[in-house]
Amino acid sequence: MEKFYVTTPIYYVNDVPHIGHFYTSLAADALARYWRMRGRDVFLLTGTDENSQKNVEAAAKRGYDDVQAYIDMMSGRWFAIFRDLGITFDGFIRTTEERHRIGVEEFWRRVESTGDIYLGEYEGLYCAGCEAFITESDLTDGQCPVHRKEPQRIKEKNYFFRLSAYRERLLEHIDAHPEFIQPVSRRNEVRSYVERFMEDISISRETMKWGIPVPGDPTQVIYVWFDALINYLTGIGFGDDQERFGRYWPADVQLVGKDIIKFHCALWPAMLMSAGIPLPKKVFAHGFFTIDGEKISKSLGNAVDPQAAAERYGIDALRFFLLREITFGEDGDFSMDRLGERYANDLANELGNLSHRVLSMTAKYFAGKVPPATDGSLGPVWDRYDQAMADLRFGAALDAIWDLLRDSNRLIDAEQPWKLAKTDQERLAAVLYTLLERLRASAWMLRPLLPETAGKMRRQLGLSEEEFDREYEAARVWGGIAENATIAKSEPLFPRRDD
Ligand code: ME8
Repeated sequence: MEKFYVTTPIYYVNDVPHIGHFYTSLAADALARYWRMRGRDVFLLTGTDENSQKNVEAAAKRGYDDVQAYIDMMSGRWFAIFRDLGITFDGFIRTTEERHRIGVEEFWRRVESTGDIYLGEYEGLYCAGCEAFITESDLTDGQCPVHRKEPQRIKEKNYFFRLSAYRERLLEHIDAHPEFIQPVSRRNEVRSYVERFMEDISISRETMKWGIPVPGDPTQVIYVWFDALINYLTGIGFGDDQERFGRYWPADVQLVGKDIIKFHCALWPAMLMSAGIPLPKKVFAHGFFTIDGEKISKSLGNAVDPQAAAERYGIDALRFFLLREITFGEDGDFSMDRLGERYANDLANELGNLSHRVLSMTAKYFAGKVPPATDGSLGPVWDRYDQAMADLRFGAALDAIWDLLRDSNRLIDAEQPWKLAKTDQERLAAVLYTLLERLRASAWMLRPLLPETAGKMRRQLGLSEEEFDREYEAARVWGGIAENATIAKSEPLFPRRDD
């Protein structure tokens, strides 16, 4: 069986997830559900990045003496929140776990044995917010432009990774594999960074106490990014379950936000090259979104809680909004008002209404039974949808489905089944069969995107649970809705709201 391995970043636990974190995980979930539906052996990995100074500071701020206790509590919350929001992760890796430490030590030794780790002296600036060494030229008014904080000045003995030794190989890889870094605009950004700036980097810290000790030198801990990136390997067994590791690696898609692209497209592949491990097939960096036009920030207090948004409109409406409104790969804006508009128009009106009309007419004119099958075709919609899903164009996948829904609404208006009921029974049956069959196809295609809605549609169409266990290729064929099957009473998919 072909596999599909998809990852999200592992998140810092200095706070609870906001809508931006949910966004990346949602995209990973949609992909995972899609490839499961197509019969692949899927593994979706997510988790928490725990060996960070940020977490230590957050623990102190909240009055925890025991950093691990704070991190355990917070990681548990991230796990539960993602699970409750319907993210179907297969693995959840925490970087303070023993299995992770074992894999990191193994990885370090491999890189060391190739001669790519050397002892040096680091003198310069460190931004704890970025968890990165930065240069004077990165600063605005002496501050990190992202975190608006003065960086720490550091002078310490550190282990360095010979990153610059991989410049040529990495450029060759980027050029030979256009699919490696997506979207294209990001590839160009990374390419010029690798060509012009990629220098050796310090991969240990002498003054930090929290983290994984350097193998053979307990006076140093491993730099948090070097440790964190390895989660993509340890999360599937590197270091403790070679069989499982071999089954899933290399990753098919690694999803990240554009803020962490250099770590994923320069440092990470070079680390893998050094350790003699194949590179992931694709790293996809999506854009960042603002909230009502403002950057998501603690000081503005505008971070949207994904659970609150889901409670208000339902998880599927939130999924729809994020996947449809913001083009995957580009920057966008999140607004509750826009979410409300999408709910009323695309979901309640175009999808909900169509489903309700079709089911009620079937109840009225055919006593709730699917009329005799008629020939037909779904046209290119399913191909369009598959292509969009394979390219991570979630908005385009939804568009393909919505074109079918809108066309179905038009078909009702044009055919006027209430008139056909008096004049042409045969035509009425053909029209309704076509509409029911299109709803079945829509339910299928919606499964990875709006899973709850897809399930409701399946039940309303009188299709058993086994329907969704069918072979994907067979489900794509016209005529899957069984003639004479009993459809259920129509319940609104997206009840009208007063706001
Ligand atoms: O960077 N819009 O973790 P993190 C879209 N631990 N996505 C957003 C977003 C926004 N406004 N804000 C955050 C780290 N994200 C490291 C990663 S991986 C080995 C280590 C999402 O908790 C986006 O995916 O700061 C971004 O890359 C990620 O959250 C950063 O999460």
